Amino acid sequence: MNQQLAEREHQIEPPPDGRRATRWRGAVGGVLAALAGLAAGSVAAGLLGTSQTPVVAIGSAFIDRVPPWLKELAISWFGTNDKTALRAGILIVLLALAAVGGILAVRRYWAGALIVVVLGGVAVAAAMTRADSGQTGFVPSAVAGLTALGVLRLYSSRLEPLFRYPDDGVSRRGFLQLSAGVAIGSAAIGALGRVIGGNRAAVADARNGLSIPMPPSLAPPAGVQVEGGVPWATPNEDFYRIDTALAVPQIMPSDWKLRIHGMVANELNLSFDDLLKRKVLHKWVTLTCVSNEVGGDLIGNALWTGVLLKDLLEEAGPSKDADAIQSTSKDGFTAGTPLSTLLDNRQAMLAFAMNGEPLPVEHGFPVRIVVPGLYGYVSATKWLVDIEVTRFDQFEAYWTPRGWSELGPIKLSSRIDVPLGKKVTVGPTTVAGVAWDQHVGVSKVEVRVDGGPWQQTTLAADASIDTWRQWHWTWDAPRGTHILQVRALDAQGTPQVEASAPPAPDGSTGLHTISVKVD
Ligand SMILES: Nc1nc2c(c(=O)[nH]1)N[C@H]1C(S)=C(S)[C@@H](COP(=O)(O)O)O[C@H]1N2
Ligand SMILES: [Mo]
Repeated sequence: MNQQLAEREHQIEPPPDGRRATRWRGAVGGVLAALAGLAAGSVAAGLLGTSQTPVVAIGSAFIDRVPPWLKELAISWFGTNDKTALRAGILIVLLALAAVGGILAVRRYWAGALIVVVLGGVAVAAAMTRADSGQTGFVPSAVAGLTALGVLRLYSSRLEPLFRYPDDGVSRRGFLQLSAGVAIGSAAIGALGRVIGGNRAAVADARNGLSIPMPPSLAPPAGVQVEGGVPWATPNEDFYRIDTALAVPQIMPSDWKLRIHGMVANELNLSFDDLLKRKVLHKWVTLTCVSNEVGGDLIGNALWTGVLLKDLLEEAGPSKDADAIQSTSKDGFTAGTPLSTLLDNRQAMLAFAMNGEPLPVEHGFPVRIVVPGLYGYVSATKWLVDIEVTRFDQFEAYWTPRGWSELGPIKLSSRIDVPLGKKVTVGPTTVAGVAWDQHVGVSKVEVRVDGGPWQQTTLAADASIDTWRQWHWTWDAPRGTHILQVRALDAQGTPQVEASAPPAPDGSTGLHTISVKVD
């Protein structure tokens, strides 16, 4: 017995496969330490009522810093799933680095701990840069880091002897017991975090329970819909979503307050109930994202319900020198909008309902801005909490220093929706789509085949110049593969720009071009 022990003491370097097995265990320990940290972080976030879990904090700070081309790439790769992809990506990187930390910690705890401290530090720093994280937003990340450090310490002390004596059964069992304990504990704590972070559920309940003035009818105006075309009214669940919010802000209507201030004679402070007591309007408006590529689907048309911004601003009494508002959302996003577009007759509004139901949470619940004729990034602030009447030379809104134009009027554009992806046979074929030039209006849409002459299409009825307009054309399709192109002309008869331009800095141009195979 004694002799065996003495022999062991001499065995400084373990056999290679034993080392490998121990490293492997170290990696498992590192990953479990990180998961335990994330679970603890989610409980802390739930208790503090903040959305800033470590992954959300890192992701949000990342979104704030990505260059425009990467943002566009993410949207084109993942579409509306770009947020899920980002969360998954961050998680994978975190866990991979934690695994490395775990391997290092087997022999040198401090080396593994250093990795955890850096990861935790990055999350804490990220949370502190976020406008919506408040005083306590960094706490979940700090709790996560400290928890991970503690768990890593336990692993390090369990695995270190195994590294020396690979066949030490007691230490092996210890590793298994520790891992099972950490895994089960993390799962339980993570579940607890989800229960505590239930303001999501509370907001969903409040939204379901709201009674707000509703439009008399949800039916689209007569004649606007071309048969077989995309729905003229976009259902809420199909409406594109674009924003910088990795965790959707959760605002109880009872907590909502809007301050209208700055260069005004009378500062206004409104609660949600104050808003409901005002004169309400219902208006179809087509919203478009500046990131929409030619032929893209970052556009939707809805019946918005809300109050006129003009009325509120006039009540506040803007100074003659003011030329803009800076609107701010709960999560710190800002938009800069020309005051003139809010005071003219286009009926810019504070919207609280979309297609006859309270705004979906991801579309800005409880209140957002909708301005006909402007891209979303310069106008359509969701989760709105603040409006400052100001001057463009006094501020820069969120996207301006990130390479996007300060002003964002929507560009005249058109899209072919039919017969995209359908089987086409020789003979009469319906070609159809949409065209838009919000607050200017579309007067004509033309189509051409294989670069031939422009052909006049039939326009569907126009609801107003603030919505998209459907069109259709019957094509006597000959056999073979053909190129179809579309162009719209605005209310003055000016055709849309044919030269291709990317979305940045102020919206894409070019003709939507599709290839159709006719059998
Ligand atoms: N708070 C907030 N509001 C926002 C944004 C954002 O990132 N944060 N994005 C804007 C952009 S770029 C667009 S195109 C529209 C999209 O609105 P939707 O997601 O309801 O379609 O919201 C605008 N409002
Ligand atoms: Mo956008």
